Amino acid sequence: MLIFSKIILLLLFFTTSTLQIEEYCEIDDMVCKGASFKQNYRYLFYDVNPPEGFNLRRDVYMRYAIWAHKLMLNSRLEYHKYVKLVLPPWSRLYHWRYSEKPEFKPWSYYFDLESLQKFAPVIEMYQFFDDVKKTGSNKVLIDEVYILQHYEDMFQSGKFIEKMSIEKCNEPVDPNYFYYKNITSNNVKCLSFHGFTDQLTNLFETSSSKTFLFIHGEVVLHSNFGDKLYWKCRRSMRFNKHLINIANEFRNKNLNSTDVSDKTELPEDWKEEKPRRTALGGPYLSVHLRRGDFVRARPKDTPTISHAAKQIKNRLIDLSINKVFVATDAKINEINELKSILESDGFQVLLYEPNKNVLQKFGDGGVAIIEQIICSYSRYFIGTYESTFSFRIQEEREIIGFPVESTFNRFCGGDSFECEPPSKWKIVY
Ligand SMILES: Nc1nc2c(ncn2[C@@H]2O[C@H](COP(=O)(O)OP(=O)(O)O)[C@@H](O)[C@H]2O)c(=O)[nH]1
Ligand SMILES: [Mg+2]
Repeated sequence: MLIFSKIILLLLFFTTSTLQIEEYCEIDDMVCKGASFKQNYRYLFYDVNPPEGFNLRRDVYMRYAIWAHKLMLNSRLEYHKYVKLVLPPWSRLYHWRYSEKPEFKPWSYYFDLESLQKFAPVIEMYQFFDDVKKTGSNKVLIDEVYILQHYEDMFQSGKFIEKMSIEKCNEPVDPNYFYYKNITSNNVKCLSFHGFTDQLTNLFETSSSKTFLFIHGEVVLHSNFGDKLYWKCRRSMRFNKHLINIANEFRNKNLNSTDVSDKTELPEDWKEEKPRRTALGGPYLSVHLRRGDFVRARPKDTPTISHAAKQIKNRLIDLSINKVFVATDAKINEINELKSILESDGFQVLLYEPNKNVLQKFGDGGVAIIEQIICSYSRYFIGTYESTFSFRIQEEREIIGFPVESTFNRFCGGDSFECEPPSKWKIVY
C-alpha cells in the first residue's frame, strides 16, 4: 500500500513537473501556453444570447479578446495579468442544422487557434476541462457569474453615460451554462450595464476570484471599435487552414482566381500585415444574398429574387464580368429561380456545394465560412443590408486590401436600384 501511494505521489510529481515544462509564456506577446488550472491563472468565460448567429458571436469574441489582451498587458497588479479567456464552444446555433446529439464544436474547427493565441490568451473549453481534471475534479463552480442586462431606462435619458450596477434580474436566472451540467455557481448576480468592455476591468481587478462568467456578453460594447487594436484582433481571426484550402481550390478550379493573379497575397503572420489598397480580386462578382428570417424581419431592405437578379445583372454588365458567385441561405427553389434568370441572359452562376465529408466534419458553420472566403476574394462584392454575415466579409476584404468601392455595396429592397449605402467600416489608420 505504501509503495503504491509512493508511486502515485511520484506520478503526481512527474505530471506536475512536466506540466511546468510545457508551460511557457512568450515575452514579446505575453501569451502563455499550456497553463494549468492549479496555477495562478484566472479564467474569464462569456456567453452570448442564444438566438444570436455565428457572425455576431465573432464580433462579441473580439470585445472580450481585446479586453483580455489589455488585462494581460496593462493590469496594475501582476496577479491580474494571468488571464485566460475560455472560448465558448459552438453549440446549438439557431441557424445550424444539428444532429440529434448536441455538439460542442471547438473554435479550432473554424479558426486558427494559434493565430488567435498570438493576440489574446485564449483556450478552448475542453482545454479548460483538461486543466480542471488535473485537480482531480470534473465539476466547476464558477466564483462570480454576472448576467448582463440593459438598464430599463437606457434609451430614455438620450445621454450616453457609462454605468453598471447589481440589480434585480430582468429575466429568470438559467443555471444551465453552455449546456454543460458540470458547470455551476452559487454566486449569480444580475449586472445592469451600459458601456464598454473596459468598464469591466474594475470589477475584475477588485476581486480575487479565479473564475468569472459573463452571460449575455453581447450587452457590453467594444472599447476599441475600429481602432488599431481592433484590427489587430480582427486580423488574428484567421480561418482554419482546411477551410481556406477548400475555398482556394474552388476559386482556382471554378473562378480562375488565385492569390498571385488576384494580388491578394498576405504575409504568413498577420503581425506583418499593413493596411493596403492593392488587391485586385478574382474575375468574378460575389454576392451575399441573405434570405431566411430577413425576408420576414426586413422586407424593405431584402429584395425579391427577381429584383436581386436584376441588380446582379446590372453590376455584371458594368464590370464586364460574366461570372457571379452567390453565397446565400435561400431555399432551393429560390436559388433555381435566380440561376434561371441570370443564365438565360448568358451569365454563369456559381454556388459552393459541400460534399458529405465537409458537411459532416465542419457542419453549416464551416460551409458558411468557405462561402465567406470565396466572397472575400472577388473583384466586387454586394452584401445584404445590416447582415453581420456580410459585415464579416467586408472586414475580410478590408484586411486583404480592396478598394473601398468594391466592398461596401448592398442589395436594395423593394423595386428600387438606389438605396441608403451601407456603413463603411474601413481600416483608416
Ligand atoms: N452557407 C450560408 N449560410 C448562411 C448564409 N447567410 C446566412 N447563413 C446562415 O445563417 C446564419 C446567419 O446568422 P448570422 O451569422 O447571425 O448573420 P446575420 O443574421 O445575417 O446577421 C449564418 O451563421 C449561417 O449559418 C450564406 O450566404 N451561406
Ligand atoms: Mg443573426
